[in-house]
Amino acid sequence: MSARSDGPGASAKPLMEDHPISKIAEKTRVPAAIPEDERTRTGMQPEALKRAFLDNLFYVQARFRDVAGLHDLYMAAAYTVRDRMLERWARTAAVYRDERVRTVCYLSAEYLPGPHLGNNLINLGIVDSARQGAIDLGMDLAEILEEEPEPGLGNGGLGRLAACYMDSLATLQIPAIGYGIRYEHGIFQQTLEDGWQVELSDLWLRHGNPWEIPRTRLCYVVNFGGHTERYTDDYGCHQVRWVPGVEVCGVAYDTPIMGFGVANTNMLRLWHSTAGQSFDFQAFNRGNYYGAVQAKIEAKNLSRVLYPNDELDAGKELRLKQQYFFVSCSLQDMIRLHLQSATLETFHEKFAAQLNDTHPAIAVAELMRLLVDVHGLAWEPAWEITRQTFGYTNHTLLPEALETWPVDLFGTLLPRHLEIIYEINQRFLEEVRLRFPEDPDRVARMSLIAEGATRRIRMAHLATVGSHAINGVAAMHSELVKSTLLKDFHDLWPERFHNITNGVTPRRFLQLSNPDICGILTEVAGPGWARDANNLKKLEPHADDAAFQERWGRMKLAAKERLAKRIQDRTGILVDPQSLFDIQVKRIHEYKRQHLNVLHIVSLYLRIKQNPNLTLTPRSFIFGGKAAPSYAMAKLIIKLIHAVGEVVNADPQVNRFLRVVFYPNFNVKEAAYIYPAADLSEQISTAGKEASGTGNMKFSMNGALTIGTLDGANVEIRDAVGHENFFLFGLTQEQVGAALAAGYRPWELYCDNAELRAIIEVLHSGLFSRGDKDLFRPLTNSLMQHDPYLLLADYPSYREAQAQVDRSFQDPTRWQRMSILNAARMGGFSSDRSIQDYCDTIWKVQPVPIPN
Ligand code: NBG
Repeated sequence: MSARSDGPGASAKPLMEDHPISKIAEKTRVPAAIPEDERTRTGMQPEALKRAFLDNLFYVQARFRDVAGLHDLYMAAAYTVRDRMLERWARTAAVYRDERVRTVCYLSAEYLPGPHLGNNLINLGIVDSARQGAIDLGMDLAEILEEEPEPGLGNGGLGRLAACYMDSLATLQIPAIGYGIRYEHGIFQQTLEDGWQVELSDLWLRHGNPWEIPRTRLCYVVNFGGHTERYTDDYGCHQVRWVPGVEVCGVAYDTPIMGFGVANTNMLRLWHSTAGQSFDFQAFNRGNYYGAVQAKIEAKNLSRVLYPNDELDAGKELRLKQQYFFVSCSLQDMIRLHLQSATLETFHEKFAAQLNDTHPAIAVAELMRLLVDVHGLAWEPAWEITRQTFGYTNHTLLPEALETWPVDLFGTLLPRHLEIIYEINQRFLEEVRLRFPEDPDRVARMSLIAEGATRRIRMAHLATVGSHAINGVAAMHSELVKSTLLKDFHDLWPERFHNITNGVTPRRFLQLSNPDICGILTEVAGPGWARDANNLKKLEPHADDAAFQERWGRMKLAAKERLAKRIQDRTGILVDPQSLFDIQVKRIHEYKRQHLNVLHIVSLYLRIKQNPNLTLTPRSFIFGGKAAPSYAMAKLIIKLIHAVGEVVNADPQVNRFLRVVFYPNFNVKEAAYIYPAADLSEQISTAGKEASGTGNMKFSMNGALTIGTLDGANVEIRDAVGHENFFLFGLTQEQVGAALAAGYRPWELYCDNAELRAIIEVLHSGLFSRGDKDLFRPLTNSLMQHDPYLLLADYPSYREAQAQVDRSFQDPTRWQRMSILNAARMGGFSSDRSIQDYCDTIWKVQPVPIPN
């Protein structure tokens, strides 16, 4: 209703309505309820999409159709889709605000969402309209999708898991914010020169990012350095004040994250660092213009680059700064949101915050500082709120990946937080002493501070003590967390420990990546499978149906043909889509044992050379993955794969059966071509080392069979798909422990096994290294002398399992059956199930549906 209806004389003041512009507006006023198909700006039909696309192409990209490049088309398409999301996002935000809903805050230093456009088209349900619209305009949607650069804001599984969880949170209609860092340079681009990895910096923002919305007014000050002071406040209470040395600002950049088939649209809020407002002025006033600019540059550097994991101590200080930076911005933001409608006593009722590994663990101390020093709460209630707010997910047991910070460095950067950590520790150890009197060793083991030549803060302990729930990411991993890494904590608080097995989103990893499997699934299981992956079970009755098997086989072949073409484009290597596609894609690491796979390839090579009449199941071995730039052994493994490939692929006697490919720059975008094309998924880590793995799930969902150890989620995958549909090999985690405890001697295994000797010998012969006999010595010496990941112990059973794979692949009926059953039984590994588990056991949050 317009103010006009108050009638003449309602107010003596001139009204806005009297302004001439209102007369114009009056005539063109839009009716309150606009029919869907007339809402051309955000309509979902091809006509509306086309019009919006052309508008965006011109008014945002400033291009006419006939001069637009592919990137312009992509940008226009992205804005067209984003427009449709914004309206849902605004509605979601309004409902969440008005209903004061309990909200999940996922704190993660990494996110690997992959390209957004295709995923958003799926979630909005407008793939067909978009495709039709593109055809009408004479464009190819696939080509436009391909144009999107990947936001590489993570290293691997941990970052991709965070992205799957954001997708599932929105799909399950759970109010959620993902908080992280807007790295300007994501994970490096991997190129290969003569088989060696060369890193190029990733400039993903170079041409702009249409999905993010900068909130330049939403920025928080984050401090570093300086000292602390004690003072007495107006009420006579002793307080502490942090007088920092440096300040930077964190500016919010928001990316909307839509659920699948629902209007709920959450946000990923990433922090970008800039200089604080005050000090550049001061420097300027003193005439130190360059100093001021320098400080600005340093502040900007904070969010400049993502650290590759598996790196040793290099650059650690900046990493700690990054962690504190994003955590402080996020907590300040949460407090601001909460204070809009409540007081801090109920902060933990409003928010469930999840610490994704220890990278954000400093949040425990920062929330205490904000509550006690800034907002004046007493220690005890502040501690209760803090503990009730946080949950902590552990993602690794590898000692080298467990974060600890030198106390000195920490105290220099965050003096007040160090004091708070000491206080938390003192109170906590008091509790330990009470429960376990006369057990000083336990107290030392559990302390947040590791004593030694350099005293260090144990971030996993800080996260554990500051959380009400702690979880591992697969059943076996969670048991190991309880029995090894955090055993003492489990003794103290057994009720706080949980398992939540990881999951992956079927939207990206089936629907978007594997169109042919989707057709089959929708026909057999109905369209609901992408929302409730348990419907995949409906494939099972078809597993023995010959016609269905044939169709399944055609689907797989089509995916293999797509990948083969891409391999040829990227590497020049030809692979036969009829051959068995044996794939290992993941970060390169000794514990993941890509080199065990290579030992097997070399053994096949030797067998063919020794016996020219031998026939083998033709196989294409495909590897992909990045090595941390300073991890020399991992880089040597990449070189080894290339070296073996060079010889195998060029030898006509061998290449009839074998091909070896290293697929460059494996990332979320490339993954879409890789997972659907696999016949065999290599999940061959040393038992006890891989916390969960999620690639294992993506492969199996797409109908690949797994060759794997009893490690991480492999254990549960094997139970789900059926032991007879999984190629198991290797020592169990207990056997690994026993072998190491008994003084593992790989040298003896090497001497006793003629095949292993022959393999290592040929690696030493220079055959694969153009005569250089020493090139692979660091690897072979490590295997023969220490073999910390027990490759030699597992080799015989790996080889036997591979022989079984060969035999099974010879029998297509059997193979297709196993493949179908794998896909059918993977519903439990949807990230929707994982998120439901988190909601029920840890976060205690309910869905808040947004009307469509
Ligand atoms: C990784 C584990 C994987 C696991 C992902 C996601 C880290 C620290 N851990 O096994 O190595 O699947 O986390 O949970 O990156």
